Amino acid sequence: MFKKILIANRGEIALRIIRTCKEMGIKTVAVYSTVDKDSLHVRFADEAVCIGPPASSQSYLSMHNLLSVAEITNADAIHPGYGFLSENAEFSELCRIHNIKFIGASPEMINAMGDKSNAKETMKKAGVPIVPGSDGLLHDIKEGIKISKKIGYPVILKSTAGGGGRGMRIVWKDDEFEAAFNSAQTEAKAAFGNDGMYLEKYIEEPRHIEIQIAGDQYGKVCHLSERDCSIQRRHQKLIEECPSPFMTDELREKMGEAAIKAASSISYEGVGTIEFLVDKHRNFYFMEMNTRIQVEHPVTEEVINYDLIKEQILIAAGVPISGKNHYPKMHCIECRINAEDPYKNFAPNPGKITSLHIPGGHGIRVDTHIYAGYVIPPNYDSMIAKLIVVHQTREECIVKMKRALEEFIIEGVKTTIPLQLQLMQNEDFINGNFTTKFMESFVIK
Ligand code: MV4
Repeated sequence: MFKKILIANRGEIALRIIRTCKEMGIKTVAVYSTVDKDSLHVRFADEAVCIGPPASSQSYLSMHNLLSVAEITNADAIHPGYGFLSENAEFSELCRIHNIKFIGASPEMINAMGDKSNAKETMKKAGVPIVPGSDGLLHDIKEGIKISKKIGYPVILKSTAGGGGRGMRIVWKDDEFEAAFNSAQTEAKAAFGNDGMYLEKYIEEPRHIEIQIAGDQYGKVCHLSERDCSIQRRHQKLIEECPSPFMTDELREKMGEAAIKAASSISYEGVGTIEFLVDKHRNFYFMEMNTRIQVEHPVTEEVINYDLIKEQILIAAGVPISGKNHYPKMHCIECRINAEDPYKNFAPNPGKITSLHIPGGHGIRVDTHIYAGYVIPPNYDSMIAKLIVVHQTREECIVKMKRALEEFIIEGVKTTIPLQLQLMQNEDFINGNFTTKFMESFVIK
């Protein structure tokens, strides 16, 4: 087993990883930028080393600085958390070269899934359902129009390097195609330095349902059920839950098997997520694979009663997985609390938390790095807490979430709490009647 793990991240996920390391008897090294010197991950780790100025590019993304710290402190593994270098093939490879275990995907696995068009082809060969569309990348506009005519409008143009909706355009008819293609490609080229585009049938009003999987180096892959992440705004998730209100036992079985096929086809090791679009007829299609631990992993931890960070560390150390699929025994809902003003178009609202009360009681879990007096720096993601509630039924979870949101007092900065409180009282949300389009028509009171 590892003796010492360097955590190449900050905020709640750095704390989350430190907690599991402590329980496993593994020493921890925190790294921090100058603006994070008073952070809890620095206080709770066994050692902490400053790695640079606030800009991520010079601190949490500095591969050289991170590897130097790992070397100096004698860490035998690096946990990248989510974001930052968690899906960076070059960093994963550098760790391998320097004989430091990267607790995440191999460069090969990251590269196989990082190119979306390539990932889709791999899934097609593996027998995982995909949305009909172009075979690989589009060569020109003429070809795109020809395919669109064949599969029928609407279609969606996607950047192969994409993610987060950038370089994506919906096209409704032939004469819109050229302009949409050019603007999507220009956007993709600027954002990712890659202008490869592919096309597929546009699924209207889908649900975003993802399957958590775990695989080991002995070729065993199992699924750990789903998370419904349909409540998003501009590709930022606001609420995640399990079971999905749209799920059936039969659909879970089918999507679980497809996710296992997907991960097995690239001999996946570690924990990962297969994202699917699910249409109103419960047809499901592979969208992307995430080769990292995700923000919403606690939802799965709570419903199957299973520490996913511990599982990642065990898999990285070569311990075989149990090999059984896991099914929800409870219901869980997570709200991502962001320091943003929902009444001002979700503008980031960093600054000092002047007073704080964190909710508690039965079935409440709060994963956060904030404390009274903490100053949220403007340099990073605006998520400041995850409020997670667990109970037997969805109805009880919604009651509990409303109570916990009302009890959550954060003064000094604006947060998304009022929006989430309103969602807990929304008839369509309560009835499980929502798709990825839900937030587009939601009016904040
Ligand atoms: C789609 C789609 C409809 N049809 N693909 C958005 C981000 C990127 N990962 C894929 N996305 C979508 N792909 C087809 N063929 C709709 C979306 C989409 C979406 C997906 C999941 C969650 C929220 C979304 C919001 C807008 C669009």
